[in-house]
Amino acid sequence: MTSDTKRIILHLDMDSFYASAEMRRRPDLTGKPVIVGADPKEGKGRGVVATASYEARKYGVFSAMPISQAYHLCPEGIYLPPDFPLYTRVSSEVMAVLRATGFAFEQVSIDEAFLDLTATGEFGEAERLARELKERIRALTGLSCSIGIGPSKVVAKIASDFRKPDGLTVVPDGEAAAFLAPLPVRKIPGIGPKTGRELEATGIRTIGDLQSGLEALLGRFGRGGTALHRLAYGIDASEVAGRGGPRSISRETTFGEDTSDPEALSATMEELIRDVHRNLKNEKYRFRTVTVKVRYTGFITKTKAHSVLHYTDEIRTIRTLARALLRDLIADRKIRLIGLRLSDLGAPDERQKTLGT
Ligand code: TTP
Ligand code: CA
Repeated sequence: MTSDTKRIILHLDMDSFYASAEMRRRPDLTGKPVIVGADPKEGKGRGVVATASYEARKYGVFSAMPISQAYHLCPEGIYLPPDFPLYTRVSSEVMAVLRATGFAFEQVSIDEAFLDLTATGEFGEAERLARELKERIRALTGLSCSIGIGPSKVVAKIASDFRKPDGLTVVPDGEAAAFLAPLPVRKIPGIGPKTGRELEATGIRTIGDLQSGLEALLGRFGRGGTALHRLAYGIDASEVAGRGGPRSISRETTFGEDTSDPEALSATMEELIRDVHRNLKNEKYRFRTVTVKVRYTGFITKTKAHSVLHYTDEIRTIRTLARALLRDLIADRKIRLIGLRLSDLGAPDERQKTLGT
């Protein structure tokens, strides 16, 4: 494919994924405010919300919000602990549907993936396929998803988020800049709250402001400003990678009370090690990088990572690295949360390549 080939990229994102998976298992929950995450303990719980059903979002409950705040906003909500094996199973079913199309496929998280539909030749044809995929996924899993189609990954991703839940948004080539212009800058993947605030300080609120504000961007972000300016027009040359599986496997635990007790830290880390290892084996993956995250009292968060030379799936390696990284992160402050992530994942055939066997 030459660089000026017009591309057609699809991005699919499941709607309120964990909550929808729970509602499929328990149809009596349909239409109710369902919140998946830490135990709210009648407002005294300490973890966070993983996700909320669309009914719960009407109360102002969102992902990553402290569960105590969610309880305050929605005491009548139905609070459920996460069931990761269930979500992994449903995710595999969805991804299998996408993979079976035969187009280049890239899974980006447990509930999101790209397909490169350039070979369908035109946006109308891609849209027809998208409708079919939505139906197939609903028939197989009972769940709804939202799909965006655009001339690049960034446009497809923003389009899938445009009309949710159960949306389908097609942004043909040539219409990307106009589609993006009225949207707030934080819709661009990678622009977090901090950059969003920095941009707002320079008077840039919408993606349209970004399109016309190259000079302000260069002043503020240097060369990164050019990349941002291109994204604002929907220009993003990155390819659908063709890798099959998730990019990382991670778990974290918030302690009931902030702690610096080495035994409590060690026991919790051992649970995380077993959990991510079980998941790795289920997915038949190997990893190269282990990352430990520690959130201290006061919400300051640090991470530390270590990579090994060859892909492995041994629990011993996870344990040795995770414990060493955790030791390095222990400071004289108490700890609120610890997390463990395996990344640089490879399927067995990638391991063979690395080992040269
Ligand atoms: P998202 O796709 O961000 O959210 P969602 O699928 O729940 O809702 P939407 O309809 O807006 O797409 O995340 C997918 C799943 O990942 C989500 O169901 C739960 C989990 N998750 C967390 O555990 N913590 C988080 O902070 C986020 C954002 C997601
Ligand atoms: Ca989602």
